[in-house]
Amino acid sequence: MTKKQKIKSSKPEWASSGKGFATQVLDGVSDSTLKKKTKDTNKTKKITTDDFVNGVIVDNRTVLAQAITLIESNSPKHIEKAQEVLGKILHNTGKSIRIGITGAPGVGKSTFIESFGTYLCSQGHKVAVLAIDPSSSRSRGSILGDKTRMENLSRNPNAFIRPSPSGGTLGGVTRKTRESIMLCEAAGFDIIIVETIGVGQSEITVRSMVDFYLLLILPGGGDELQGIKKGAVELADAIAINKADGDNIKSANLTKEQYKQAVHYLLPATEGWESQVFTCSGLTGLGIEQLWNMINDFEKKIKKSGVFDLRRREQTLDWVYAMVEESLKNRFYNNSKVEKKRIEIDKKLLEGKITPTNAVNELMKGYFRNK
Ligand SMILES: Nc1nc2c(ncn2[C@@H]2O[C@H](COP(=O)(O)OP(=O)(O)O)[C@@H](O)[C@H]2O)c(=O)[nH]1
Ligand SMILES: [Mg+2]
Repeated sequence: MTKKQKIKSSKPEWASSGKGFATQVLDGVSDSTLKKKTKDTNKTKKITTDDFVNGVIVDNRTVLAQAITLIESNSPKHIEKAQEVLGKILHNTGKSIRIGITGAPGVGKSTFIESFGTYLCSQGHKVAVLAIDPSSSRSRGSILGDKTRMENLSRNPNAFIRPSPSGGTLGGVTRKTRESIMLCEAAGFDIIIVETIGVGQSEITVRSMVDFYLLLILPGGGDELQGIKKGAVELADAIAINKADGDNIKSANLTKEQYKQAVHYLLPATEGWESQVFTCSGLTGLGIEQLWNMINDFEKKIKKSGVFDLRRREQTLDWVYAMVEESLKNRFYNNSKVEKKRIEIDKKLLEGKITPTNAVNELMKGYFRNK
């Protein structure tokens, strides 16, 4: 396989044809099976579990991207293999700082991550950017779909950018993102950034998988403050008023003061850490270094108090039991006896012949009887 083919095969579809794209870093490929199969559309089937594990651990970007594709697959065969891979890299995971970045569409997340990520790489870090986009199944990757943003970062050999898996439930996207985090950590990325738009459930989802959570907002008056959901602010370890440049500087500072007052009345998002409010600009780089210092300070403080490890443990347990719940729910609704019984019970319910509680009892009986 030529170098040109390798680069082409590993580039996400949203990246334009720029030279020097980071995913061309392919040092460490030694397995001839991998080399041979790259052009095969069923390539993930043919790469062995050990190929995946060894490739990920030496940070072979092609293998890392393929491993993420494997964990994104919904086919039972792929899921089984993906779990084998994850099982083998488990002891290499967990050593990064995981940062969640949320904000409304257009607030400047991508531009900010481009600047922040580039800064972190210049400081010798390895940065992976993953996205959760609950709308991607409808609008085809709206978070990272725009070609113009993160162009520089995507060319940086110390960065890895992966758009949101498309389609599926939020639960499915969550599993895929969390497992992608594990793969990136095993590949030696010490900073993981998870980007999402701040709509509905996705903020809570991101909070449940990161250590530090940043909310980006726009400069604006008091009305703006009302417009942001209180819940979103309560989750944040830091609130950044973005686009604090040019004519916006004054109003950004004003918004900062308003939010500083507002967060005083809220419970801290992380025990022992007072949520910070600052101004920033993805365009000028304002606030980037300050944010990194803040995150270091945060990490030091909450690692010392034990809150860091406690949260990680809770996140893992919550994740597992959320998956248990989802799995039980699917089994219940996909059970053929339950499906039949529901027609009868729904009818009785609507005719007022059975109480809701008894309807539940009947359905449960129907489900467990044929276990
Ligand atoms: N003035 C200014 N404009 C910005 C800044 N960051 C992003 N923008 C602009 O805001 C728009 C949306 O930016 P983007 O990064 O795609 O936002 P996202 O939807 O949150 O990812 C683009 O037109 C950017 O050029 C900034 O720091 N300052
Ligand atoms: Mg964006």
